[in-house]
Amino acid sequence: MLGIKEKLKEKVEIQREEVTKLLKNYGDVKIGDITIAQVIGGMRGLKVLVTDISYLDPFEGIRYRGYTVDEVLEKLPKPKGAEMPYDEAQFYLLMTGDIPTEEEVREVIDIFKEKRKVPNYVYRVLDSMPREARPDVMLAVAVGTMQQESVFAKAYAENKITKQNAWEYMFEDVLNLLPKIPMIAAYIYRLKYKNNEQIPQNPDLDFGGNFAYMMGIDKPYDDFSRLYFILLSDHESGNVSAHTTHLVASAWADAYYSLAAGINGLSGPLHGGATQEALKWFQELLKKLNKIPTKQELEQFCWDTLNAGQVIPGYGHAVLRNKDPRFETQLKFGEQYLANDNLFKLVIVAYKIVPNILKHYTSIKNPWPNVDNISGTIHSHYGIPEDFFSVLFDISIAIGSLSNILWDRALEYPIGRPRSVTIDQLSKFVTNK
Ligand code: AMX
Repeated sequence: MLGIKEKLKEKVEIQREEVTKLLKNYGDVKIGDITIAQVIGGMRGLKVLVTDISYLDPFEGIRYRGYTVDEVLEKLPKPKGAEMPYDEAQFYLLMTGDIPTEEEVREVIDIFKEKRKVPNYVYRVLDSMPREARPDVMLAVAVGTMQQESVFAKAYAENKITKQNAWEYMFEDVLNLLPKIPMIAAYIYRLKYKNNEQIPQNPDLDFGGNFAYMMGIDKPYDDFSRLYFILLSDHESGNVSAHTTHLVASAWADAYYSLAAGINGLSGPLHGGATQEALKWFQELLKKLNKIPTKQELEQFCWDTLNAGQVIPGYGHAVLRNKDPRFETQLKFGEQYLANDNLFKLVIVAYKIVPNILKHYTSIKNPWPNVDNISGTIHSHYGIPEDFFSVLFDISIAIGSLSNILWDRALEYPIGRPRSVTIDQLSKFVTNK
């Protein structure tokens, strides 16, 4: 068996040749045009980034290294007795493009276990932060604090880095950093919400299983953790957090700086915060009626939201034009384990009614529930407070973002530096037409 590093070495060589060929022979081939609406509109729809880690098909949904959500859940190896695959296996898939064998995933599990011990100074920093600090701020601080561990930064300072070998140092940083993220996240959870009564790690458990254990939440939360971290691990590289991580890394910042930036990038209510908004909307509805609403009552609540000039949170998508398989998969989990939860019942009722209203009375392009529609309901079922949701999302994006920046470095992608125009210049484009 080739170890993950040797396998990557082989793949990096092949992909480097491909990129060199494309640049040398076809560098001036046009793949699109830019409109004023796109320049002003957050570059929406512009294909200006390259990544092989995942691709968001507008109709099929996300594909991780070419595999659909269902294929990933079916093909990746699982811990004994578990229903969901190892997150370590998803990491292997995103990194190498291959579904790992049991033996291959075992290597990653062993490496992660060996490297997950968090330096004591990180706990001291977290302990000294105000208890009011948001948990995702604490996570970003913890990751930034560990930057001094960066093998890449040290090698750079010692002039050991070349364009050819840079990715190998990045790889070491990724392997050192990723397994620590769920450990730190669980520590922050217990520190903030459980009176700092910490639960030591369980050396027998995997990435997701150990996270659930350290959070102190019983089965099947271990399987939900594994599932959630896989589903949210990557969604192309254009979303704010993935894009931020990539951009910061493009200036040859190490994995610690880059991921800390990505965690900050996830914090906004329009991105990582949407899960909270969707949960709040369902909670308000339930509080108002104190029961599962009838069709008419739910329709009225939708109208109240729309007439107040607000969007209905948890519906719609900027790219996807069909049902989100990440919603559907969590729905199946909920049907199995949350059937008696009133909020979950509400998610199901709303699924049958809200898309019809949005389709007929708004200009929404995709009326179906998105991934954030349901995640918050499941998190809250397991007692997790709303302001911790973004930390759960952060653990997931660490898997995809770190895989992305490893490949950015391996394929020697240059520093990101798009140009800007002024409004005046845009106006002149129009008058010159
Ligand atoms: N409720 C009501 N109206 C909605 C709507 C919703 N959930 N989603 C879109 N619309 C409206 C838009 O406001 C827009 O109206 P306008 O033409 O009057 O300006 C129109 O439908 C067309 O919008 P769109 O092209 O379909 O969506 P978009 O690309 O502009 O925005 C998104 C996408 C997700 C921001 C939007 O659907 C939305 O605000 N949804 C609710 C918030 C949410 O669930 N966010 C999480 C998204 C998932 C994620 O990325 N994490």
